[in-house]
Amino acid sequence: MFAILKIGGSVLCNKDIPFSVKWDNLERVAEEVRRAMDYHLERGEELKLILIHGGGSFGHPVAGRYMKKGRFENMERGFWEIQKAMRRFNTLVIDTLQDYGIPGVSIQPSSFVAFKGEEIHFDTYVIEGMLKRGLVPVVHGDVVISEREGYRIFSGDHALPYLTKRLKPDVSLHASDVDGVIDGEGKVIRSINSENIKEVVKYLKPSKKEDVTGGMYLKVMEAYRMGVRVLIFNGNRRDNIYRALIGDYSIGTRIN
Ligand code: IP8
Repeated sequence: MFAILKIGGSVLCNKDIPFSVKWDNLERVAEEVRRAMDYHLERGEELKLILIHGGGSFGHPVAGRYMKKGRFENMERGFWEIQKAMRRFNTLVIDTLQDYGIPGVSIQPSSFVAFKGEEIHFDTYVIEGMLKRGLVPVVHGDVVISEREGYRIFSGDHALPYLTKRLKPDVSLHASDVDGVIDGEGKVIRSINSENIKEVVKYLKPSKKEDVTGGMYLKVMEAYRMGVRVLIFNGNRRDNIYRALIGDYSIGTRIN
């Protein structure tokens, strides 16, 4: 099985306190990934895995210090400071994975990813070679250079669809802090497919007033159009990451 798993910042960090890690959750994520790898190994299979994490309480507060009126300033220092904050966070994540025997290796986008207009320049040759060798690339949100703006944030929400479209995993997993895509009555929609997409889009379409729902709308539309199986689920609930990685897609919203 080949999976790409994005772990939301709120699963791994306390967003209100800069540089704070939710250690219990980080350890639990590592333990669940290890258990899923063992599950596949016991069946003579392999779990090929790319992990993605966002900025959490590391990248965001530091990036905020260099952002003035929607533009980055003083980036001769800022680029390094944001890169350093993300490297610290990524090191903590990978150290924990390594403690559980998961061969995590760092992929630092600021060193080789760029925006060319809206297009993402991201060479995946090395990541593909790492996967073939049984390594687990751990990609993180970062600051990157941009042709148009000078600098831009490259988010985990850029990395997940980009790598999914490019590498076509069996499943693309979003472990967030919500139970899935919620319908008009507050219930989790179990499956989104060609039969109900039009109806689902009705609840999610952001009205002009409330653009807060735009996030989920865009995520669902993008996932649906990719044509790859996507699962949106709550990574704060024990065993959900393990279950998703062994192919139990009943825990959240399955798209396609
Ligand atoms: O939390 C942001 O990544 P995200 C990365 O996935 C930085 O949006 C540097 C703030």
